[in-house]
Amino acid sequence: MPTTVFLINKVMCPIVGCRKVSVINLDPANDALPYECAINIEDLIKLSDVMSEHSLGPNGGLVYCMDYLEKNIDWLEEKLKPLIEDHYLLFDFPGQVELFTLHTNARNIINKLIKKLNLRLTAMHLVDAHLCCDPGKYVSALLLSLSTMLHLELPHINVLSKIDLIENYGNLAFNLDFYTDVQDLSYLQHHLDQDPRSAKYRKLTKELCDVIDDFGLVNFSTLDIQDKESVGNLVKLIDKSNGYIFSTIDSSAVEFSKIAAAPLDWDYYRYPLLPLLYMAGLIAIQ
Ligand SMILES: Nc1nc2c(ncn2[C@@H]2O[C@H](COP(=O)(O)OP(=O)(O)OP(=O)(O)O)[C@@H](O)[C@H]2O)c(=O)[nH]1
Ligand SMILES: [Mg+2]
Repeated sequence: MPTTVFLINKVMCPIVGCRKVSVINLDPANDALPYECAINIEDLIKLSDVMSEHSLGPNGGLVYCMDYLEKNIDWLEEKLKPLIEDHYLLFDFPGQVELFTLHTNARNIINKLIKKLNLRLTAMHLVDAHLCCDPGKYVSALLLSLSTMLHLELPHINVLSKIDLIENYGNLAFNLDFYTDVQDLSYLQHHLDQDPRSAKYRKLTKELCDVIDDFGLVNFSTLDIQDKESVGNLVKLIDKSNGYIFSTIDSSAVEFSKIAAAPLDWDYYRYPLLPLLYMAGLIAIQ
């Protein structure tokens, strides 16, 4: 089955105007690639080789590969140079959480590319929607999303993916809006307190929820990869966050900010064939 990254690429063109898209696989664990990629980290380093040569498990192997890529960033830059003139870049990163919360290698790779190639990137953090069905897991997903946002310091979109499957995991305690908008976590704390297994963590849960509330940064979009409207809405949001939508607009700063504050659909189709006046792209973390 194809991955989310592949499918986003496939449906992007008919929905939101044709653009040349190049997918760059930077996930060394993507052994059987279900999409065509312009650049593949496997041509630089193979996870299986790293694991056997250095007696590492899959997690340690992935960290090693990312460190190696950081040290050999010139390799990636050279491969990207022919694409950056007129391609929208879609980077597929591994979903291993410590790469985006603890280690600096992925962040350094991204920052070097941004600086050297003048890229404008948005991070798309994909979280499986079924985590909403368990309040404890949902709090973990909120914390992970917040840590990743603070760690990467990029325009950032958190996404509840596979939203079409959410009902298969049981009833949600609250409406979906509650989980996407992250409005009042005291309801969630109250709900968790009803469970005797989590009652003893009441104070911890409250403190963690307070951290999320205090930052006020996390919310979620949703994605059903088989629903074109759902994919289209997400692509529009990404286009706005990395500046792609603004690339042909020649206006005053006031007009520009009006557009920025306007609903997503604002005049989107006035510019169906946006040239890439500057490079934009997407980093998918999953
Ligand atoms: N029903 C449904 N399936 C999806 C959706 N998005 C992805 N999938 C499927 O879920 C499976 C896993 O895909 P991803 O979640 O993209 O994960 P991955 O990139 O393959 O795996 P990792 O990078 O190792 O996390 C694939 O079979 C996809 O086709 C969705 O919105 N709905
Ligand atoms: Mg993946």
